[in-house]
Amino acid sequence: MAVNERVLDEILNSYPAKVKRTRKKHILLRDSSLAHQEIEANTRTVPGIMTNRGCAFAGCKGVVLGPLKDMVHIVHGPIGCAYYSWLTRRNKAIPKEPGKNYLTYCVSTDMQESDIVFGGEKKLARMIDEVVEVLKPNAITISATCPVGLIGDDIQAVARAAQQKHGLNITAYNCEGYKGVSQSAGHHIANNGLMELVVGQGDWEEPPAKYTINMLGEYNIGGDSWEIERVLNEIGYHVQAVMTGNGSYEDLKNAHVAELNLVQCHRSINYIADMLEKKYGTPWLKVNFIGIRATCESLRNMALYFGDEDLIKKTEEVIARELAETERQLEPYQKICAGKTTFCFVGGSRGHHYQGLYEEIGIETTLAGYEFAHRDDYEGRDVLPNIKPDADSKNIPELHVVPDERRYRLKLSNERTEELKDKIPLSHYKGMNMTMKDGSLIVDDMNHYETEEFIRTMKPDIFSSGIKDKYVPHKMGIPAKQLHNYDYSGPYAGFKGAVNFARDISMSFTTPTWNFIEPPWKNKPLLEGTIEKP
Ligand code: CFM
Ligand code: HCA
Repeated sequence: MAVNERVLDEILNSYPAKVKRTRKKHILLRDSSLAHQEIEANTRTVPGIMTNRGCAFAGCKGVVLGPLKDMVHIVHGPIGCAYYSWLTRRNKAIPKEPGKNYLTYCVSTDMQESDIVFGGEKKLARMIDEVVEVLKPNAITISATCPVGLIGDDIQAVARAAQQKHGLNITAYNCEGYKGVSQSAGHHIANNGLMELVVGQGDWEEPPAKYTINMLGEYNIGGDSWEIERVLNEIGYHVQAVMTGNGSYEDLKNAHVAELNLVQCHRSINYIADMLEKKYGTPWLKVNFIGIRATCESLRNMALYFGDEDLIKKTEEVIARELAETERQLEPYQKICAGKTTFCFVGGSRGHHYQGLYEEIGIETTLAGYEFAHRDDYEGRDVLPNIKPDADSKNIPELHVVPDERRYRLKLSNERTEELKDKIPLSHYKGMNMTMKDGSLIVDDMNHYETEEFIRTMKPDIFSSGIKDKYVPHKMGIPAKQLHNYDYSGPYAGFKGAVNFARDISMSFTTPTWNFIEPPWKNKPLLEGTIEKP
């Protein structure tokens, strides 16, 4: 059943009046006849509500810093935060130099009660010494968890002293979990630190090859960036740095020489894209390598940006060859998936990116949303003249970007940008609100109550989200696909990824498991408990 305003109202009526008013602002029914639909986003979750959101530490250490493989990421705090952010995201890496992949280690100061009472700075300094001696990484990061901010350990001072002592790039991030309203604050903190202390530290003045690019906001979940790079390399691009999937300190410090920055996940990395543009004059292009059409369009836009005839020709050749292979492989899965519906609720960009891929295998997204995206992710980047200041940026100072002397490429880039302004939307993209069908539902920071109610009402054939809510639909007899870590599978990006995705989604429908699960409402009353007869 489709949700209309009346049904929505009934669902929200279970909330106290004030909560209902708040939540209503975070939910909208798509209506393209309206010129502009506004949604509230990036504000504090109502206390007591079961949200899927993470914290600033998750966004900083877990998302942005964590995948950098030749660095050791020390978690300063009690052990839980380190343990639960230990590779659960499935950001894959293989070392470039032998032995220089530290992602398989869980490195933490494991603070105890006495450290909380007497301070943990000395313990942290000792840990850095030990890491340098035993693991010999190329660089070290230190991420603070909540108690560190509360007791006031000065991790910046510890990092500076250790950097002097060891002559190694050692940086500290005050990403205590309670900062901001979600993991988004942590992205910002990590981006600021990397931009100020890592990117541009290398001494390269020129790109090492023709068509040198960086890929920003790609985290190699389930091997995604390997599949994207396979295609990019075949066309003739040189990927200098991926930020940060399978990334490294060594690649990142010379990321300033790239001629173009691709932005895959705008939400987590737009800060760096903007800062690189200001500091080094490198333009950025929004791309999306999830889904076949999106991949082709992104590749074509890139070729158009460089404007070289041979590159454009090669791009078309590779696309034609990949399409021939992919379309053949997709066919049996499209038959299984045709006509089905899904929910697509993920963190900050996949709720949008995965809709195209679902559509390509015949599945319509009837509800989508983000855990922590900002309004520009919903409403598009350059349609927001009156946007309120970000809840995050109120807490975190913007990095003061000093233009770098190496703006030697600025002239070239800007000329191309001006020329291509109308052909490819550099530094622009469409938000979720502009792309979903009329009558579909857009829900920001959807919680567990709403998840159950919307499933019950709209009965999607498959639900896609993360580990925190995966088992709710399972118990209702509906398959669920994790779009965060891909449930042990992947890659899902690019051409081969699309086939893997179609195969996995088809398996969710064809598995006999569902014959053994009886959704509770089929044979039990919906009210909990039984009423005794007098
Ligand atoms: Fe970007 Fe991501 Fe996402 Fe994200 Fe995340 Fe992630 Fe995600 Mo989980 S960086 S916003 S903070 S695409 S970890 S790889 S899957 S919530 S939609
Ligand atoms: C995070 C990481 C996460 C969690 C996924 C999930 C990821 O938010 O800290 O809830 O299933 O992708 O690993 O988003």
